[in-house]
Amino acid sequence: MSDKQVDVAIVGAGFSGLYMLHKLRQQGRAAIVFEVGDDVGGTWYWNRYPGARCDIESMEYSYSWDEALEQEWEWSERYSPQPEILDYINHVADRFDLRRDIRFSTRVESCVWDEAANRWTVTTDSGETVSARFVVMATGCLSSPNKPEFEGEVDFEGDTYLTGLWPHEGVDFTGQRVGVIGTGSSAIQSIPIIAREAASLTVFQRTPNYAIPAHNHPLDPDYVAQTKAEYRAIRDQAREEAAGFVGSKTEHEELATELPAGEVRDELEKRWARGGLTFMASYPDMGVSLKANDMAAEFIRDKIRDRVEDPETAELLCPTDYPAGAKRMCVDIDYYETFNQDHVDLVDINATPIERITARGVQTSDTEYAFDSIVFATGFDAMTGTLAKIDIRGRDGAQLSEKWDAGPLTYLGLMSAGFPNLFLVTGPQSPSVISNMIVSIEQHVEWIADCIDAVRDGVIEPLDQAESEWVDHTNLIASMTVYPYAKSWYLGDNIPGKPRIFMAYLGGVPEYRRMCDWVAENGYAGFAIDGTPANAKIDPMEFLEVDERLLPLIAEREAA
Ligand code: N01
Repeated sequence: MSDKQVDVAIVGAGFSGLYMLHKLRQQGRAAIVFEVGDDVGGTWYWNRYPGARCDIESMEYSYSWDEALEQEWEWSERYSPQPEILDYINHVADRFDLRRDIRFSTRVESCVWDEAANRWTVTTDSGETVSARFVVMATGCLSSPNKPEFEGEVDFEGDTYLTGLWPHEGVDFTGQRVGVIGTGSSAIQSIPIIAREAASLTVFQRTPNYAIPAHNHPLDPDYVAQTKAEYRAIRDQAREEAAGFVGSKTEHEELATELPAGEVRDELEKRWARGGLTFMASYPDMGVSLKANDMAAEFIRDKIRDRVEDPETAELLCPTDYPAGAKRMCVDIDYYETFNQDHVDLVDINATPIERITARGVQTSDTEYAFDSIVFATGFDAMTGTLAKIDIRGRDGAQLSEKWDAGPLTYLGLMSAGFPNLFLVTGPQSPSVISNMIVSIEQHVEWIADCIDAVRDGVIEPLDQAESEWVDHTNLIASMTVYPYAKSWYLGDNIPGKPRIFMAYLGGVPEYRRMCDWVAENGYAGFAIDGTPANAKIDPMEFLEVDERLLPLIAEREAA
């Protein structure tokens, strides 16, 4: 017998879990949240590295479901720093009295479907068990830090840090010799700040990234007042744009490949001056044609060459072997300029690989670098890593991580066949990491809450066929883009042995929302409720407007 019975068990107390709890409470459901951390915040609780901040603009990177909350909260900068986002999440938890249903410092070890009772048994690391009709995995997409093993690590006599598990008390690097391994978003944000304190900073780079300047600034009170006055329309607009934030919809009708190069450059210049992630949403072929993409890539490389004084370092910092945006685009504040400082060095570990960590520091094939501290900015086991750590067993004792051995299998990124009444918030094969996470989280939470309301005491699960068709559709859409031309965590490339499959849905946030709504409106098409399959079946292509002009560009790209 379980210690406690609830309607819904939620795993994770970040943006997803908190809204899920609030939403379920509004429906009068008994819910409990389990959270490993000792407080709320998810990503923003763990990622406290220097310089951590959001790269979706603050006014859009916030909940939209409570107008009073929206009006009362004051964001101070264009891109919020991590402490401010964490304050906001804490404010939400207090304002809506959420903590009383959250079990902190508690790791869920297993979720086992009880076939006879049609309920999940959730077991935590304290040995407590909870019986829940539904489970919602609000575990985040980037919540399992990736810490590659380096030989000799135990010998290192200095301190080591992982960006995704940063000490709460902060780290003072003043006067230290610091090594940073990795050059993704976390490194690009932290390197300029660490360089301000450190006596010397050495950055070990395996793959250079494309970064667009943030042009961060304090928010002008008039802009804030105007945004708040128009918040409903702005939220609606964000939901209707490709990646769930304003400016992510392709602005121009014309194809870059059909325009004079000078005109494309002028447009990119305008976007560079604006800063941030809207840079790539210029022309419809940027994400599809390698030729169009290379115009943006070369533009960014030229900017890097302008910003970095030493030509050799500049070339090393220029990505050349994958399309712009195919790895997650970074947004920087003085990243490239940091390498103009005499005490900052860049080491290309393709030319001189890291052989081992030594007592003094890092040994590459030609040099031993001595450090007081080493920072691993080595990313995450994205999308599936955290789910794989929980022993999730569905029908007939089948384990989710075994089912996903060759890559995640979901229907709409919301559920996986054979795992009834278990929902994923921003799961694999949904827009998730390709979008403004808050917009996608809200969409999923609201869909899941409505679904639970419809199913009530019953059981819902996806049909095998609907799932495999959705996975095929997701793969097809990804294959139309340039994303597979880079080695990235989107495809699991950063984790040795992880199957290569594109893990997010690229058909667009508004189109995806319409599909999910259609599915619900049509008796949960593609699902079975209490063993009865819905009559309707979705054809996702009917929801997408395929630009016919892009098809020959894709064919040309594939042929090359
Ligand atoms: O992780 P990453 P991240 N030896 O995977 C390198 C979100 N985020 O934490 O590219 C040497 O991007 C690896 O090299 P390579 C955002 O979605 C958002 O920086 O695999 N190097 C890479 O350089 C982002 O994309 C925000 O060749 C190794 C780096 O480590 C995602 O989180 C801020 C290595 C890892 O980069 C992940 O970003 C921060 C090895 N064995 C993060 N293994 C904002 O909102 C890995 N690397 C702003």
